[in-house]
Amino acid sequence: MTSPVSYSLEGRIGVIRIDNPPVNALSQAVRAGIEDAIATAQRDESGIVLLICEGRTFVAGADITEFGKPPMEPFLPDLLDTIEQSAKPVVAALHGTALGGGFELALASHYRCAVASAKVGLPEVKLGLLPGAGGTQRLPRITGVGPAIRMMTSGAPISASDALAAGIVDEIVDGELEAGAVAWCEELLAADVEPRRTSERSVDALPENELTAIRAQVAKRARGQMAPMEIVEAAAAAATASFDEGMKLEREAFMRLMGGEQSAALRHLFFAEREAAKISDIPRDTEKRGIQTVGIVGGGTMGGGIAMSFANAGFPVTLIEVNDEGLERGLGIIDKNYGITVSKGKLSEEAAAERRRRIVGSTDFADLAGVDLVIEAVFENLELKQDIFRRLDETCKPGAILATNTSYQDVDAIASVTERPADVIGLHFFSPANIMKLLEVVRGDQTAADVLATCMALAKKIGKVPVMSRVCYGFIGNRMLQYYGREAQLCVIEGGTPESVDSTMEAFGMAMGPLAVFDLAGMDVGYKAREILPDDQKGDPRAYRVADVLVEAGRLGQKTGAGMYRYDPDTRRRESDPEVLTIIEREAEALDIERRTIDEKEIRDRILFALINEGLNILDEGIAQRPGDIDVVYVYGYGFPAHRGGPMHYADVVGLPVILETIQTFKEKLSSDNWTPSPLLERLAEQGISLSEWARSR
Ligand code: 3H9
Repeated sequence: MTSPVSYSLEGRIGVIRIDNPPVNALSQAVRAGIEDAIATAQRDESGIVLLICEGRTFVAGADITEFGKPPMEPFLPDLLDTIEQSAKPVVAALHGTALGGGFELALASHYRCAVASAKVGLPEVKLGLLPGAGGTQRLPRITGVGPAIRMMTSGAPISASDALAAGIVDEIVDGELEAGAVAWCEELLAADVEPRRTSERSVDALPENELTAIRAQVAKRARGQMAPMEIVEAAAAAATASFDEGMKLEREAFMRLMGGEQSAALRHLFFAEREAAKISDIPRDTEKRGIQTVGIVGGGTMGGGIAMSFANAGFPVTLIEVNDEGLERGLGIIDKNYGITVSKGKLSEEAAAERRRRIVGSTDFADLAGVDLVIEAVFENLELKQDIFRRLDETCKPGAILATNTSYQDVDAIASVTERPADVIGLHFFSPANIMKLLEVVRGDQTAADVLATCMALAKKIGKVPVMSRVCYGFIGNRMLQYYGREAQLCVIEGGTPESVDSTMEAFGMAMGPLAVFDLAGMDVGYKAREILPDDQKGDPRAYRVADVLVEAGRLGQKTGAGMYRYDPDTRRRESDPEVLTIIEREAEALDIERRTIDEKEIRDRILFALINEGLNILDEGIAQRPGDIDVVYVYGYGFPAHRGGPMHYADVVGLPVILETIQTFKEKLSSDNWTPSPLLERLAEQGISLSEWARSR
């Protein structure tokens, strides 16, 4: 097998070229190839060594597919030590994204140049790790301990110009990378530079009070994650311990984290996210439809957010409203949102203005005649949506994709009113649509393969994480959420409080407890949704009794200053409200419920196992393609803690037999109607197969 690394002597420059698509990850073969090349360069006529990559990027990290398997020599930290000890200067030439072990490779090199578009970063924290090939020891020695901690705990990459300002990169190369890097190497040769070893540098320690403040800040943001705390300690040691001692500390922490549940969960998510973008029965190279222009019907909060998502990614958008007043209101909200982004310093005024100019409002449906994709985003009413699709069918050009942004409605029933159901699809954005990353792409019975493939690819272009769902009430996310919400509310009326339920789920890692989410979204949303359902589809009436009473008392949540909690009018901070407890107790009595103590374990198990059980039903019915897809939906759309890997990964951690047994106990003790184990759960528990094994076997 040919090596992914080649070496050639070009004049006095020894060029090490890495070619390991797609992202030049540091697999064993790459590590071995670099080791051989460095050894060759020590013996030949070269005066300087240049490390450069083929393809779209410099090395984007260690090969994550090797993690969790027996380690193979040469080990990356040893290889990087060999590079740093090279008797001849080593130059790394960066393009694309030099990340993780790739950036550490550059840090072990003696000099670094980059094209202006390059980015560098240490994203290991997103995999529940700390940089494990010297990053925690070399980066602080260049930037100082504080900036290094910020970079490593955020995991966010920085631009080449910021890297230059921080002393991380020495030279920005104009034009083509290789020509520029070679020219710079010639300059360095002419100047007779020596190897410059970062490990030999020292760095000032942070004052103790500053370090204490950083520890507190990082712990608060980490919300139970271990890696950020380990990063702080390892980086601090760069100032107080020798390089070798620091490396030992880094190694121990890396191995500890790598063997732990959090990193396993985050690595699972990394691959689940990429897997979710693939449709198992549609080839990846399916020809996509060209999408240059987008139309949105409905300028409310959702439509406006969707318009911003497309405009931010460079698409011209036509926003349709029924009348001038509605249009003015819709465009006004968009203006306001861009204004907020600018005032927070996240976008320049010019950039915001440029994006805003891409959105053009209209009250004339005929303006949609030429667009490539239309997304209907009016309120949740099937007849209204069908009416709009009839008009779209008459108006839009052949081949245009007609999408509905619905949370619950039947995409097939919407498609059926058109003459072109194959062009119809659901695109379920999450609010606020310009910010939330999840996009459920709903495949109707007749949706064409190329329409689906186009929408999956388009989602990535606008910075979303797409997951395909088949048609059912609520699709993947909201269908499961009903069960999660049901148990949260039942725990309250059976003996808990909004505080006890929310604090339990927040301690588990949820971004927000379920009842606080009701208040945020507006309690009236669920109320209205229930109103139009027949009684037998509303679910357990005990579950929504308190919510109904609160809505009827005008307590709609944050927007009215009170719901499950009371809200400070200035800060919007939530406070417990004794009035709510009185209502809960009164309604429990009216429903003949004898309130009892419900401990944290019961709260957590009921809420999470109800969610997981429905997830298994969704898999069994083929609504979701894989367990990992559901995990991606819950982490990106519902605030499920990433370091738990998503609900289905969590199910494997707990063990399916334990979940089945607990559900059977709930069925006996709580309510036989609410607790029917999913047939897939029963099958897998009986066979002793985990969900991930089941997914792999299909
Ligand atoms: C590390 O370095 C530890 C060290 O500190 C210490 C070690 C001792 N390995 O994302 P994409 C695959 S930890 C293996 O769709 P994009 C990916 O699965 C690592 N495979 O492309 C996908 O495969 P497929 C620190 C990898 O253009 C394909 O490449 N580094 C790796 O949207 C395309 O990926 C990171 O955490 C990898 N490291 O984004 C960086 N990376 O086509 C992780 C990607 O079969 N990577 N693949 O689905 C990224 O952030 C993005 O992939 C990147 C490109 C920004 C590079």
